[in-house]
Amino acid sequence: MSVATIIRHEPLLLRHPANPILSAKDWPYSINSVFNAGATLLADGSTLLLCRVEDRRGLSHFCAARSRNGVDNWQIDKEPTLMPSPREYPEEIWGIEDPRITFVPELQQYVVTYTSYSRGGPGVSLALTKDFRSFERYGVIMPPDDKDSALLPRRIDGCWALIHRPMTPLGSHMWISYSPDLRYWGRHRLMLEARRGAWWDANKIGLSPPPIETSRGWLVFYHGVRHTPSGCLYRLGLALFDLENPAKCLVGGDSWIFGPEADYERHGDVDDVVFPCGYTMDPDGDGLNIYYGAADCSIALARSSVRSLVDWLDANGSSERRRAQDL
Ligand code: BMA
Repeated sequence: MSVATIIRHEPLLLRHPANPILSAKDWPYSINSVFNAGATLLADGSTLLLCRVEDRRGLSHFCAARSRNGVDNWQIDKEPTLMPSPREYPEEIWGIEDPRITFVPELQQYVVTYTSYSRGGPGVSLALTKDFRSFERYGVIMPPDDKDSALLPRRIDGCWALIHRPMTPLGSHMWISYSPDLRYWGRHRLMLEARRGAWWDANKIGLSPPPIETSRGWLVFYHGVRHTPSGCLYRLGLALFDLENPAKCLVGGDSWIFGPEADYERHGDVDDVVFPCGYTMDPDGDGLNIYYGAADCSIALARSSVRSLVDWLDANGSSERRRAQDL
């Protein structure tokens, strides 16, 4: 193979030197671990992370951390911000996990979708908030087994759109569903299939942070889960979807763009996991802070840019993403 034909892998996501930026030792109360945080910018330009905190019973709740620069000096709520409420919401009996945040201009509220861990398995729940202090819960919107969900920030053809990941014995694929009111969901469509065989994203994929709206389409990070004899490997892939028909994949990458390499990603409560649930965008509309859970133990930050991600898809993506599974 000549040098010219060797494919080089330029890093698209750059780890911040301060990583991991948040871990259990930073917490104002006793916890086991903190990881998989939703992220958003607040009206004053500061960053809010809604962190998944696992307590020392193994059950998760959410705790908000705020920072002016999104990197350090986090002001962490002194007590849990959102606890499971199994009395009113029995589906939260075993905790709430992996929040994704979407600011919805039409509602002037943040919509948080998250995994509620019920006796019947993990489902998708939804809550609204204006300030991350009080929340209006809508309860379960997708029954078990389903997780890895996020709302698009605007209606498509008059309806709200939710990406989520139901699990079936035939594989775990990404679906999109529509609702007139955020409560009743229908028009379910398969959005992106997990591949089969030896692929890095075979059998089980799921949405990572909420999609990023670009002039070229919805830019979507998704995770692929590879089962190996020594456990699962969680890595990140990239695809673009049609702006007005987000069930339609325009182009998708074949290789992963980010995977566990640093020590804090390779070793933790669950080894070899990078799991982003949120991002914030710079005022230039291009730079991205991507917040990810590392090895189910800490929160880490990677920098990227919309332009470099779209350029990478243009150079490396395939428009036959769905057919690729048959290769
Ligand atoms: C997934 C989710 C994540 C977790 C990951 C690795 O199924 O439950 O919350 O980070 O597994 O354990």
